[in-house]
Amino acid sequence: MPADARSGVFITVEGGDGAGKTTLARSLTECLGQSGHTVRLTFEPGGTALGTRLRSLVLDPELTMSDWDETWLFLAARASHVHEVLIPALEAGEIVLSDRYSDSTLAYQGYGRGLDLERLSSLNREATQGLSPDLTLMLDISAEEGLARTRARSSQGDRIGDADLAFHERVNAGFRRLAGEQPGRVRVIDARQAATAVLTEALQVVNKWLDAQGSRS
Ligand code: T5A
Repeated sequence: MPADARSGVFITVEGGDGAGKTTLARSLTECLGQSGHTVRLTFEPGGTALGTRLRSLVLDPELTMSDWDETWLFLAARASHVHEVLIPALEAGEIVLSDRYSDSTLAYQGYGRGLDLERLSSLNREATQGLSPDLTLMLDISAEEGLARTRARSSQGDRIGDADLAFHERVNAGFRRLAGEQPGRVRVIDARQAATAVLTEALQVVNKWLDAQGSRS
């Protein structure tokens, strides 16, 4: 679905574990809604009935699976998310805000697990029917600080969050690399700031971007 074939706007929020994506996505949705936009907040893995089931499998700390098995589960969740939620909302002209999307697969399964990036990009294109974000807010934080936040919130881990620090460092370095490769789409925000400062910066980026597009939503 090329950008000019849809009337809505597709924004993703990406970053390592505990970067503050969910906190930002929720407050951004509220602020944009208050400014009169119709905003659909969604997330991966999840966002559909199938995605929710797949999420509980892929994150289950009691299950073992190969890196490719893990990848197929994320891709299957994404495929259902795209055709059940994202495309209809974009066709309806909404601003769609997704807490994680295809960059997460490149960062976690590609840079983190070491799977082939070109193959992952090609599988991402298939799973998404070519739907790529118009704008991505990438929250940048060290793996150590991000994990400290998630562990302070809950002692209950998950299969990916519990991976070792070196894995999360590769993931976060991967996100930085992806941002460097696509500076037009991906805007990096310092996630070590207070949540209010992160929101202010994100709002500036989004509003400027919407103004430049003549606000499609
Ligand atoms: N995954 C996902 C893949 O491996 N491949 C894929 O393709 C996809 C889609 C689940 C896991 O799946 C992996 C990545 C993940 O490991 P998830 O549910 O999005 O994905 O997992 P997390 O990133 O771990 O989600 P979290 O909810 O734990 O982290 P968030 O959303 O980044 O952080 P948030 O907002 O929940 O905040 C965490 C804590 O920090 C506080 C919050 O209050 C909360 O307690 N906080 C701040 N504290 C200080 N300053 C700030 N600016 C703060 N912002 C939030």
